[in-house]
Amino acid sequence: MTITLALSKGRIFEETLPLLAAAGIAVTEDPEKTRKLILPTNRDDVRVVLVRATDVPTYVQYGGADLGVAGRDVLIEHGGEGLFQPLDLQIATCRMSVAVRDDFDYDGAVRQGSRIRVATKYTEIARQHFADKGVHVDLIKLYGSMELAPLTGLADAIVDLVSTGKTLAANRLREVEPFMQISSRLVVNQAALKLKSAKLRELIDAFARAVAAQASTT
Ligand code: PRT
Ligand code: MG
Repeated sequence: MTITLALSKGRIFEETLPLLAAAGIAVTEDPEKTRKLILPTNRDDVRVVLVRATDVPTYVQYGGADLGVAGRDVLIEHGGEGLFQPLDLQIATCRMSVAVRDDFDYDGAVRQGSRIRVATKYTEIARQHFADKGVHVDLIKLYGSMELAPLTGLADAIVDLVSTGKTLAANRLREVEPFMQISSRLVVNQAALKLKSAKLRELIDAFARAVAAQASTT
């Protein structure tokens, strides 16, 4: 019985590697050097599939993978249906924030109850956030380069992930409202959890021990 783990290239793959290592699993090919989308590991019964970060929940939901690693942002936007979420891996951490152009008076606009035009890839998270605040917004869905929206007049504000803040600074944007801490979680297919229970439980437990060990050293 093979276990299939869905990961996205980049920070999630990189930061999941040490957790896999702690579980005795080594990915034997480098995703940055191969065009393969299915990567073998040192274990015959474990393989990794590479998918877009936003596709990880979908793969796991429909059983294309037994488990995967996805950001809280991606999971909220997906909705999480059919997914068991046993563990916060505390990797790929960042925050979800509202940012505006240097010269835009965000607090003033909120105080006056103005309608604010907000561009974002994260429409569900943004909708919930502004509804909780009681702020009226017109949401504009984008698929990338959100930073450009306030600079071109497309929107007054953006909702985006911030980690170092360098991207905002380079585009003369100001972070006015960090509102959600983001990290990546382990997600597991509900049916697989029953059918491949022993192997999946063993993997989840090894990940949990590795996360606890990392937390105690930082
Ligand atoms: O990049 P691609 O379009 O292929 O896919 P993706 O952006 O969905 O994947 P990836 O690998 O970039 O992100 C995967 C997950 O990493 C996200 O779902 C988040 O949970 C998490 N994560 C952690 C981040 C960041 N930190 C982050 N800084 N995801 C994106 N960013 C981007 C952010 O959107 C902004 O453009 O980096 C920029 C800001 O970074 P700073 O350091 O300049 O503030
Ligand atoms: Mg990215």
